[in-house]
Amino acid sequence: MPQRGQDGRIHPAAIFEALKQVAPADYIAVADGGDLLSFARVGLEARSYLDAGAFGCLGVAVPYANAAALACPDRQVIAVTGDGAFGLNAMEIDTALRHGARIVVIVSNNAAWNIERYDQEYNYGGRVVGTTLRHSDYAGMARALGLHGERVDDPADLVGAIRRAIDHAPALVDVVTSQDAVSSDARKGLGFVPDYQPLTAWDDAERARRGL
Ligand SMILES: Cc1ncc(C[n+]2csc(CCOP(=O)(O)OP(=O)(O)O)c2C)c(N)n1
Ligand SMILES: [Mg+2]
Repeated sequence: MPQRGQDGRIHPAAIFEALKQVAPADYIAVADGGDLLSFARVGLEARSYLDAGAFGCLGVAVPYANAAALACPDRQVIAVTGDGAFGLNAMEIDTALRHGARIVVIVSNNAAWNIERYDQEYNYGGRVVGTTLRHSDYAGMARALGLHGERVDDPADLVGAIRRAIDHAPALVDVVTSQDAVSSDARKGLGFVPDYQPLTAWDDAERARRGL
């Protein structure tokens, strides 16, 4: 398994390799994001797992993790999320602290809505619009809200940082990841969405109803 992308930053797959070493056997995993979710499909090992399901609605990582932690207080919940997806409901880490949900959130911080950025690079002539972010300091954000927060930019530090996060949960590990790590879904680009309804079967029914 690669530890780094070509740019020298941490390969997202290294997060899941580290989790195999430190996550308790009965932990509850949550995954959210674009490329990050593709890497999770390949590398994440967990007996209990939550994600956004068929509609792929980003932003579920922290709220799902909070709910799982409150429903199952004896089990460790670890959410792994893209930075874009995290941003949608990031403030819910404050909810975790206030309600005693001892979650660990791991952010794959590649400064991009990367599966879309990649789509624009490859399928739209490199015209990248609105899909880049900053390597924002999410660990600092977590600390400002009273959680334990650590930033990791060396793959060798991943295991230790996740272990400390579990010990001090609720906690956030901000992993600076590579933009050039190519996921198995990268070349698929944006999911196809039909004209009238979000799923093809529903769209067919809608067309029939409209007599189209
Ligand atoms: C609510 C919502 N908005 C937009 C999308 C479309 N979308 C799917 S993946 C993705 C990029 C996610 O970026 P990030 O969470 O940073 O993961 P990365 O691809 O960088 O690993 C977007 C915008 C979606 N699935 N859900
Ligand atoms: Mg991202």
